[in-house]
Amino acid sequence: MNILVINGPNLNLLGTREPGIYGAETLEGINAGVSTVAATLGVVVDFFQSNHEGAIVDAIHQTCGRYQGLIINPAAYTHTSVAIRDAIAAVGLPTVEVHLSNVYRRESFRHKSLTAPVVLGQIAGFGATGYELALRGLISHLNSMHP
Ligand code: CA2
Repeated sequence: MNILVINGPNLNLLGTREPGIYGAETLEGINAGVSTVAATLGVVVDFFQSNHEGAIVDAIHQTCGRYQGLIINPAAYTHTSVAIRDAIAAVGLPTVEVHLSNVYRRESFRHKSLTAPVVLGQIAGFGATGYELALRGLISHLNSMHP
């Protein structure tokens, strides 16, 4: 089973700025933790990060035929991108939305997610652990669909 993890704009800066909100771990470190969990679950995980909306849309399109599930932190695009929402809906892959921070405890503009209505589930507020929780939830879902 192959899973793609997509991270959106500015998440490449993790571990270098704003550790109070987003934690001290780098994106590389987070990805390494997800790979370790993936190995225990017997699945393969690939990673993609971009600061560009269109590149994220392209990456979602390219999951077709290659991946069985998607984990995505669209970052600021969560709150603005009809294009990313439409891409997720179009490919129809089981998708989990992750946020490091609890967006519902923050500014009101972060309370609206355009992607939430087209994903399987959302995890917010658990920091880097959220990606591992997302992977476990996604694999459990996929296994229940194809026992
Ligand atoms: O909590 C999350 O994971 C967010 O998706 C992060 C986004 C924010 O716009 C969303 O509302 C919630 C921002 C990512 C910015 O990442 C940075 C990392 C290090 C330093 C500065 C920004």
